[in-house]
Amino acid sequence: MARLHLPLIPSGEITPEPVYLNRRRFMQVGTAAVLAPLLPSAQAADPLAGLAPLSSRPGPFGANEPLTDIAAVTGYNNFYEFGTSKTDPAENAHTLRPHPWSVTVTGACAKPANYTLEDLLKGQALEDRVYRLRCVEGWSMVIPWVGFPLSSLLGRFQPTRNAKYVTFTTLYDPEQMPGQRRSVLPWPYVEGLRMDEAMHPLTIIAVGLYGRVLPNQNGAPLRLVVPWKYGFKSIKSIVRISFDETAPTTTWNRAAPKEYGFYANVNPAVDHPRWSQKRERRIGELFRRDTLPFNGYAEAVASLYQGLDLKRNF
Ligand SMILES: Nc1nc2c(c(=O)[nH]1)N[C@H]1C(S)=C(S)[C@@H](COP(=O)(O)O)O[C@H]1N2
Ligand SMILES: [Mo]
Repeated sequence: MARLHLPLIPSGEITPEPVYLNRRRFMQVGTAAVLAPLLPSAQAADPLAGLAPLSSRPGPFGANEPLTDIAAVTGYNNFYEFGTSKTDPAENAHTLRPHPWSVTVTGACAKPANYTLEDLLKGQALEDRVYRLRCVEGWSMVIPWVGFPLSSLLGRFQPTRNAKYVTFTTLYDPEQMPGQRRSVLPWPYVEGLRMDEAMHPLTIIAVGLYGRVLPNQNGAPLRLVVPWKYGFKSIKSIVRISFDETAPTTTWNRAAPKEYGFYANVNPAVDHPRWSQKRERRIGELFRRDTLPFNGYAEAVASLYQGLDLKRNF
């Protein structure tokens, strides 16, 4: 069974072989050449250099599509804690210190405590989860995450019947996250899910991608991935998990309530007030493609929203 040893391995000790083997497991589209001029040169070299390899087993729900190039997955990011341009996170996130790390668990559960990352990962079997990620801005990627179901983590805290929602909070530390010195968003970044969304088997905590520990710019050391929702729900670098009776006010909802709702289910039939959501650009492809309801995961998740007006609950 896969055991995650957080990159307690200094980069110098990692042999090149696992890199090669890990890369070979994946089919990539050749977007490196297209994106290279846009990306910091260190990214073009080996964006995963120095990140420990993870052993994982194939998981369910794999999107059977070409993967987005590593250079784009790690070099074209939204992580406003490190700046608002797409290349800022790759350039600036080296100031984040993902180890040691701990997560405070609070609210309606039997086991609230401060857990170290090692505690949280103990006994978790890591899985490969190839998921589409659709950003609300109109682009998408296909990313080979390494992680485990969020349900298997939350279950350990024994949520009580009052736990109707789960709230996640990103680290607040302007010294490590220089973007937080500017008030482009209300910090810290907060996201939430309804309990049934959180416990759905598609919802994962990711600790790696492309067979390696998560790069800082992708939300090290642990982040949420909810593939049927717009990318902003997939909160990065989590330090707090809270079980709540009511829905939290989430960061983007607070910043622009008319534009970003709590649900944020990918929905081509509901336009963003300033642009259409009908189509998307898959990073690395020339022509735009149709956006699918629930980002293509309707079969797995549509039933969660039966009876809910998705135009009002956007
Ligand atoms: N803490 C935090 N989490 C965040 C964001 C952010 O700015 N801060 N951006 C979100 C958005 S808009 C997207 S599209 C995804 C991007 O994830 P990726 O860079 O790993 O592809 O992260 C989401 N999680
Ligand atoms: Mo996004």
